[in-house]
Amino acid sequence: MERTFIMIKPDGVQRNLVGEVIRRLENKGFTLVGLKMLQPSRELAEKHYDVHKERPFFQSLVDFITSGPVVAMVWEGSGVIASARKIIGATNPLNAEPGTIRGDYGVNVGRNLIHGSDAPETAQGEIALWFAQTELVSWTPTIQPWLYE
Ligand code: IDP
Ligand code: MG
Repeated sequence: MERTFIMIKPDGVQRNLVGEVIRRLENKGFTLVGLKMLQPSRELAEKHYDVHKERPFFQSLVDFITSGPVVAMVWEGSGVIASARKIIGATNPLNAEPGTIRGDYGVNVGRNLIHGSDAPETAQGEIALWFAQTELVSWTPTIQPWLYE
């Protein structure tokens, strides 16, 4: 089983999309194993987006992510990292397919609603950055035999 870090950004919270995002990931068959709401510190946001620190949008991205509450989550399931990225859609919502979260609800790359880890190594690093081990819950949904052969 794989785990990934998913964050509903401040615009997703303000747009009342928390339930919608959770619904889509639950309905797909993934398992929520960590969940909290927080307003990220600058330090946390800068660490999270460290890979983009030389990009021209870095400061405005950090300003935005720290501007209000976010919902940070860890989701578990077979292939969840790549699958959640598909459910989220392309970085620029105007290029994201209808049916994806960004494709259905967004219009601007700087307001693209949601973050998802892009690879196993980044997922591991982001989960460790945002969550303490004790905040993650290992559990087995009773429907598991109906999701996996
Ligand atoms: P991702 O979120 O789809 O993985 P990345 O390329 O990793 O996309 O970029 C991280 C975040 O930085 C994006 O989700 C978006 O919020 C922001 N971003 C990326 N490119 C631009 C841009 O050209 N202008 C403004 N913000 C951008
Ligand atoms: Mg990324």
